[in-house]
Amino acid sequence: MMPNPSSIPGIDALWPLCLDIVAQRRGHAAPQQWDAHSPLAWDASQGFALRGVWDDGAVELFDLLKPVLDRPRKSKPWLIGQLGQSLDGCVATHGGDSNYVNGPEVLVHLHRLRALSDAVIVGAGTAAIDDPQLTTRHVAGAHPVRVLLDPELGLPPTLRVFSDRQAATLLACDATRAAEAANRVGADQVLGVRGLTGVEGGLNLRALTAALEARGLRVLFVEGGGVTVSRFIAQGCLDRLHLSVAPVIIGAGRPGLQLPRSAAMVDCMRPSVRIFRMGFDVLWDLDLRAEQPEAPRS
Ligand SMILES: NC(=O)c1ccc[n+]([C@@H]2O[C@H](COP(=O)([O-])OP(=O)(O)OCC3O[C@@H](n4cnc5c(N)ncnc54)[C@H](OP(=O)(O)O)[C@@H]3O)[C@@H](O)[C@H]2O)c1
Repeated sequence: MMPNPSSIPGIDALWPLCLDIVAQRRGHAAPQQWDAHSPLAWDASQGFALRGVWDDGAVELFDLLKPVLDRPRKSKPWLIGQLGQSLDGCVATHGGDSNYVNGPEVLVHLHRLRALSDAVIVGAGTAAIDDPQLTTRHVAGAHPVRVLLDPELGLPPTLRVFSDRQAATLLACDATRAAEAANRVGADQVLGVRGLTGVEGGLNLRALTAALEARGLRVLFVEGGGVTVSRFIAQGCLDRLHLSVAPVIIGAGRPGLQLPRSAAMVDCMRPSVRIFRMGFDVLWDLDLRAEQPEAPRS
């Protein structure tokens, strides 16, 4: 007998399960046995899988989120980045306006990624221009720890994240400037990272992720902007990137990815990709640890 379409579970039923998985990963809930009666199956080599009949939206969302959901409890840091960009590769106008490059579906997705991550990281440019809250207010789920990468200590202490107390906030700077940062925003909101600056080629992002790992923050979401996401990729620190392309042409705006030039096409990165429709936008899910199997080679 065909199931009654109205009784087929969808995203509303799936999302709480995703939050359960994350709560268990963080050790906030007792590990659950995903037995034969559970809507999810779990296997050590394959990770999570949906069991039974689900509607198309839930199946697609599960597929998209599975790489995040499959993170083991005590894994090394795992980083996912995102950029919402125009057809001409900009994440904001020249003046910094990015509200909104993408449609509402991508905004909800962004908040879902925050809810599934232990910490959300933004660059100083984004923090200064957007004064973001970095919460999960468009979805159910706990707020991540908010990390502002500000090695130059140029951010004003009046930013909302330093006083709204909606979630923990960490201003990340070099350990040598931690006391100075503490004077501005309070010691409890400073992450002094040993060796963050002073290395050739700019910020040492591995030192940052190690400092976050030491605080138990392992699944890290690099939300922007273009300079910051590019730095993580250039240093080989990003595992995955969600690049959401909107049907808008910004023209001479702030660029998204800015990476060192390649001499020839054969040298270019060709990460393994999956494509998801998000309203009128197209989300490219890039696995930066895997190459396209069919990548053209000379
Ligand atoms: N569409 C999206 O998905 C998305 C996501 C996040 C942000 N955004 C937009 O992206 C823009 C920011 O991105 P971005 O690539 O320019 O920067 P970013 O990656 O957020 O931060 C990078 C850096 O911030 C800089 N910085 C720039 N202005 C600053 C200021 N006023 N105070 C302190 N530090 C500052 C530093 O510059 P130096 O290296 O020169 O010292 C630093 O290298 C904003 O307009 C934001 O709205 C879009």
